[in-house]
Amino acid sequence: MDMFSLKGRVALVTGAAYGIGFAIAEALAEAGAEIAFNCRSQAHLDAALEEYKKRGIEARGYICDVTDEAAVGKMVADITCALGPVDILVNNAGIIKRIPMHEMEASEFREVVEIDLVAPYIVSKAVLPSMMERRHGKIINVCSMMSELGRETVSAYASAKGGLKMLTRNIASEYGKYGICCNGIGPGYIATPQTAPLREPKPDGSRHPFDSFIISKTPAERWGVPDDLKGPAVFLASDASDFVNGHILYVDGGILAYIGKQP
Ligand code: NAP
Ligand code: GCO
Repeated sequence: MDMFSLKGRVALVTGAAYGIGFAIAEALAEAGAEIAFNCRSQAHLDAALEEYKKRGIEARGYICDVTDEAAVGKMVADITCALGPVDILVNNAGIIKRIPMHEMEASEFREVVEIDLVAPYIVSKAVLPSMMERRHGKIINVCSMMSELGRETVSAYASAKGGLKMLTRNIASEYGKYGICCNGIGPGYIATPQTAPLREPKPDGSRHPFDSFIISKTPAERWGVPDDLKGPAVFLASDASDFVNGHILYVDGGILAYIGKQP
């Protein structure tokens, strides 16, 4: 089982102040990795450091907007000084804006694409040279059901996550010869702050219609939780997946396989 060990490895998980990123960082730490993470808000960073500490994880947190190439370069340099070169990158930081496309400002569309697609390119580019030199590295991009499916109001997000699927495949294609694996994790519908608006009960206490919809579209008949991503993340970050490259591992309780519960 040593093939799943991350002892001696340095992992950077972007946007890991809470939610999916926090769970993935916790899993990589439990497998032995040293953890670095970033976010934009000092309050989120402080709270996250507290939470990591409570769980016995000495994570290093950085205030860094993943769309800022200079700031990302400095963060990666600081991590390299403090912990060593980044062995594992998880491009997790992301946002969504739920706006009908015909009502969406181009600036809003661009903001989503900048964070969800351009930033994974920026951060991957910052860690690749050292991975190439050491002829080893793992890059994991957090994709989505929207890497495969569309729905109303998420045109920017689906465009970005669809692009992230192909960025994953292209990094795999271009850098596999350096012993670098680039794969995606595609979470289904996961209970985090990002999806809270889709789950809040109605004023009369009944289930949010989208909540019932997701239950009916998921064979597991439940929302995912961030911990559901822990095992798949350790697998893709470890030597156990050294011949897995360009793959999007969907962790969706079966949503993509299922037509949906009969009425
Ligand atoms: P979340 O709860 O909204 O957390 C997002 C994290 O990213 C926060 O730590 C946020 O911290 C950080 N972040 C956002 N923009 C950033 C930026 N420009 N620079 C640095 N950090 C930034 O989201 P989540 O639900 O955990 O989702 C995490 C990832 O999984 C996202 O890529 C999302 O698209 C994807 N995903 C989510 C689901 C789901 O159902 N929840 C399913 C599939 C995929 P700050 O605001 O402090 O920066
Ligand atoms: C939405 C949700 C989804 C999830 C996730 C599904 O509004 O449809 O936010 O996009 O976040 O990406 O995999």
